[in-house]
Amino acid sequence: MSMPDKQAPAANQARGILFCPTASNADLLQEALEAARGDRPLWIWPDVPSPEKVACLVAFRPPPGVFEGLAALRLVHGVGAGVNALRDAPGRPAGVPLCRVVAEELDQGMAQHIIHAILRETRDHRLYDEQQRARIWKRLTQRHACDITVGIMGLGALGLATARPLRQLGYNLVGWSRSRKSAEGIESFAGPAEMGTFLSRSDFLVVLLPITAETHGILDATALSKLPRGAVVVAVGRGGQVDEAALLAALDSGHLSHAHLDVFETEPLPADSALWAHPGVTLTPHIAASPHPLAVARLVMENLSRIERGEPPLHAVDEARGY
Ligand code: NDP
Ligand code: OXD
Repeated sequence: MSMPDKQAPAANQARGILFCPTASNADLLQEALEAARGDRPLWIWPDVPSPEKVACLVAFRPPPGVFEGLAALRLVHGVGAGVNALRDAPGRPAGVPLCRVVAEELDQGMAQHIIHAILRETRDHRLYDEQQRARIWKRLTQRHACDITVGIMGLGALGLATARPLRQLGYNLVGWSRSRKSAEGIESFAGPAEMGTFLSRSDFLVVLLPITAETHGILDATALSKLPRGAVVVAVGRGGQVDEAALLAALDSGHLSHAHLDVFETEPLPADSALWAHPGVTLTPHIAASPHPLAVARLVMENLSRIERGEPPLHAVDEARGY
């Protein structure tokens, strides 16, 4: 005999998904969740008629108070690779897994963004743009990839995915992470003791770390001073990792030749920030990479099903490490 609904435990009744449409591609994500949800209810914040039936919360930046009343929550799911806003959200219930997105299109987008920045500098296209505007025909000496070392700070899913095509383009690669890696063609440095050597080797420094207590402010004036003179910084992890004042000072002194910045301590970047107009800065509004909405929706459904089957979800954040 089947158990009447009203006697079933709350966690078994709760199958709904609550989506907070705060990401810039919220419409597409909502459409993708709608297409993938099957017979699960999908509610869009702030319209939550039955909070006790929400099994999964999907968000990038969760609105204040969103966890209130979600008594049967079994999964908190991000819509991107970095879930620091969810991780740090007040009221997030302990013991409920927090998952992030790892996806092919995200890897591809990040590799494209970083390689575009590196090629723009190494193949002098920023200078050729200026020459075109001034009607100057002047051939600059080509710099060869085999003479340039790219340092990737954060050799996780995205760092490794970016390293592969960079290697094919001929760049020398060094990487830095918490644990040592054995990826082909990348010299791996690990932990605080090896950070200085890693930095001293990086003509291009790609910052692709998650933001945690340990990585906040990690690229301060001392760390930046360890980069070779003329180095270029490509910052795509999170704002707050590169000290913006120290970066500007290093650009002004000529220690750094350029910075490509996609992430900032305060976003949107305040109109009075000196970064906007600095000739040594190329900036983009946090667009380096986002996963395909259908991949996000499929992963959310897969993880919810896994949890309901008693299996561990994919790409769960390690709460002790914070990423
Ligand atoms: P992963 O978790 O797969 O990788 C993180 C890497 O950082 C790992 O190699 C890890 O080391 C290393 N790391 C973390 N903390 C430390 C530390 N204290 N010291 C040394 N190494 C450390 O993340 P992803 O590659 O998927 O994403 C990285 C970040 O990129 C995201 O957290 C997000 O902030 C950012 N991002 C930005 C986007 C944008 O549009 N600008 C888009 C997508 C992501 P180990 O391998 O040893 O654990
Ligand atoms: C992400 C981002 O972390 O978009 O995925 O920044």
